[in-house]
Amino acid sequence: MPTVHLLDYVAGNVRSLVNAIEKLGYEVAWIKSPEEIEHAEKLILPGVGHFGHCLSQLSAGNFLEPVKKHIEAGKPFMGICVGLQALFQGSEEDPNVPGLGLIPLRLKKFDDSDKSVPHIGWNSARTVQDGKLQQSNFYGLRPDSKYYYVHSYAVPYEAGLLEKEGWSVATAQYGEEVFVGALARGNVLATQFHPEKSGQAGLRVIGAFLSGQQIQVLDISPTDTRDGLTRRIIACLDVRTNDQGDLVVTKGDQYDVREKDGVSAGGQVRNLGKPVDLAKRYYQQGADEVTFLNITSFRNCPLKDLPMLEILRRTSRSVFVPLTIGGGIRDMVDTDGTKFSALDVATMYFKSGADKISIGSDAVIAAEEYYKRGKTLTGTTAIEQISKAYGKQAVVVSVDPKRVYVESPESTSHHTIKTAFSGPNGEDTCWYQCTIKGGREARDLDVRQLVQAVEAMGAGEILLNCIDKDGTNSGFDIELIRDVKAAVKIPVIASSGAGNPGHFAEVFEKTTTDAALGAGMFHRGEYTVNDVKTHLAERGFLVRKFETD
Ligand code: 1PR
Repeated sequence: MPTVHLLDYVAGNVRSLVNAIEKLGYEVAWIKSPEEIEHAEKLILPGVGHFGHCLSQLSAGNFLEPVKKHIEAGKPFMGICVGLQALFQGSEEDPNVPGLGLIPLRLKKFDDSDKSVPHIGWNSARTVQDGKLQQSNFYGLRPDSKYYYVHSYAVPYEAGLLEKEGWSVATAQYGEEVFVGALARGNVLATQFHPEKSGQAGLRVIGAFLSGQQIQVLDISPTDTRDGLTRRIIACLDVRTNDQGDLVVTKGDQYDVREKDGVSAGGQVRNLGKPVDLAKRYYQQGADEVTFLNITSFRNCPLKDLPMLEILRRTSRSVFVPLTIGGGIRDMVDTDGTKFSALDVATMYFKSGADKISIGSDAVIAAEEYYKRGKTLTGTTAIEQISKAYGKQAVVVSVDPKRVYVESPESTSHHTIKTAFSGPNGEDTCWYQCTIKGGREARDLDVRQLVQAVEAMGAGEILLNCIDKDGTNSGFDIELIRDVKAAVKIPVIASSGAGNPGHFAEVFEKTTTDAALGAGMFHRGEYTVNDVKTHLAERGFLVRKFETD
């Protein structure tokens, strides 16, 4: 097998990249010392997390000069995400840390006054010349394909500037901002997006780099010429061990996952399929992300045997979209008494193929502490530590709220909303109470308090469930989603209640949610992810289509 070298210098999920490269028939060799770069032919610099952290690590390991020499020698080089950013002079993210300086420009943060930041999701990488969309592109990029981006800083695009220096540039647009999505010159290719997480479209780019196909003239006219972020559809798998000890995908009604036997609740755990098989099925149906929630995470088991690790390893070999894992991300004591921090647990998941981890119960406890301390950060919470090590985009907070009806806003100290759905005694006011342990325990904290606290701690995204809506097939809780969107800048994923494709259209029409998630309707086979996307496209929304070749 031909070999490709990857720089091993920084924490992060490089497992997906390795999986993608191996799928394309290449072998990965790790560069562990600067001297080894000299012997590399094709070199890839994967990058995650902070610009400063990444560049400082490279500098401390004495990798910068050998990387520059590799590029100057004309040998194939590919930078991914922060690996693209490293080619530039510097970034607003860490102004005192220099980049490689190959390109004398700096990265800027996206403006968050009109949109969520980080920019997370599927967007284009298109070449435009003299205001005209080009049909051909470099390294297998296609004008009608979408690629997975996750970043807060980008290179603002100025027409002609990079091209004057011989670069081919593909751009994407987020809100009003046009930025560099990918660029190439001679032996160098760099992508702001993650090709290893961009399905078939991304594999094509890595494949073109590995086989040295710099320019391909394609006869493709995009059917949809609109630029911008697509509507992100996520399939969620709640996983637990059933009474026979098998790991199954299950799904509750308002978090109760046991079959109703017709007489009383409390039957067998619902078994809707095998986690890896379902994840593959949803990937092939066009899911933009797959989320696994280990919903019996509060049970103790030896850490190395965490059942979700194997599920991630197997899934990430064939599912090339972002994978999130939640449940049990907290400080743990192993069965032999060894202590592990939440960061250690998260690291095991990232190494097994997760791109993001999702924290539920522990986030609520951390938020309570945050308010007790008068809103001060300690740097010691799981959110802060994982976000610092892996970047905020890797940290999702999963929220499990319940509605609490009150007579008037004055009858509670919590943030209330006026609701169109009155309570049992005709109340038109309610607040959303946070719960932990999968809804088993309610806490004295409202959702607004929680999301603002975790945003301050460095969470990158909110997965917003709603216990009242979960499994009801009655549509998303629009009031809750609007309220949370108004409270934070980070992206919000609407979850709970989806029963048909129309509910997805409704949530995108009536709220500014960044993504929407479904579970039961997909597991029961009532609709496919593709049904949802087809419906959204008919309603005029931009969606990513699943590519097969
Ligand atoms: O607290 O950090 O260990 O994380 C536990 C995680 O497990 C949390 O993210 C919590 O939401 C989840 N969880 C715990 N118990 C349950 C349960 O159902 N008994 N599932 C549970 C939460 C909710 C959604 C569901 C949507 C969409 N599942 O993820 O997928 O509501 O469903 P629908 O489209 O069928 O309505 P920690």
